[in-house]
Amino acid sequence: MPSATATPDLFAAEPPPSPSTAWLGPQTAVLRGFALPAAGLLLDGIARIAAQAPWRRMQTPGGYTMSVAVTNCGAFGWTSDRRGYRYGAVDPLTGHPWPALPPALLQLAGEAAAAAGFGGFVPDACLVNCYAPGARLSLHQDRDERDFGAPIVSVSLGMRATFLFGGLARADKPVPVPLEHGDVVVWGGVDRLRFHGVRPLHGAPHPVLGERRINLTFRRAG
Ligand code: MD6
Ligand code: FE
Repeated sequence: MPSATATPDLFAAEPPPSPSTAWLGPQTAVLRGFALPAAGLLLDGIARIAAQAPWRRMQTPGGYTMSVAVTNCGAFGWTSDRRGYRYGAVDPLTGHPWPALPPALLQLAGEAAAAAGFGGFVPDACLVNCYAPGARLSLHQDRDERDFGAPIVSVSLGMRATFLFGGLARADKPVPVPLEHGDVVVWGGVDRLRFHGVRPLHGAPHPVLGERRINLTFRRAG
């Protein structure tokens, strides 16, 4: 199953780039290509999630509409509206619980966390973000989760994006990090509350996903 040493896909048109790890902080790893072997399974899972819990663009507490379209799976889902940000067990759009975390997603998240030094990670929430060209995410901290002891695992699919990785203070100048289809970022521990964002999406369409980037972030929220 997906891991840094998985068997190469004999039917791929080109061999995937060899997996490698870059450290952005003491406890922040970029696992290049880590999700490539599982990408097909992940996209199947995402299609099923979006069929049950449709993509939507949420309102921010400040009254803006997010440029990123969002859905969730897992026991808890992240939502934003005029009242604030929160995790909840029910999708406010459908009135139903969020779709369950597909096994392929759960497994990949655990393997990526372990590869970055966080053994035993079992997420209970997965936020799914969809970017069209121009969509961006402004600098923020992920602090709505109850358990900062657990890391966050972030999987990039589709178009390349520039991830901005800052410090623990909003004013710390962020470092731009290009993220490709199949890259996974894992962070936690002393880096868990670092500011980060995503520059407006632009550039070449992805061969499979077209003019989209999908990002999965796995967390321990409840
Ligand atoms: C994104 N990611 O890459 C947005 N948060 O589309 C995040 O906001 C994020 O990548 C926490 C940890 C990793 C992330
Ligand atoms: Fe975030």
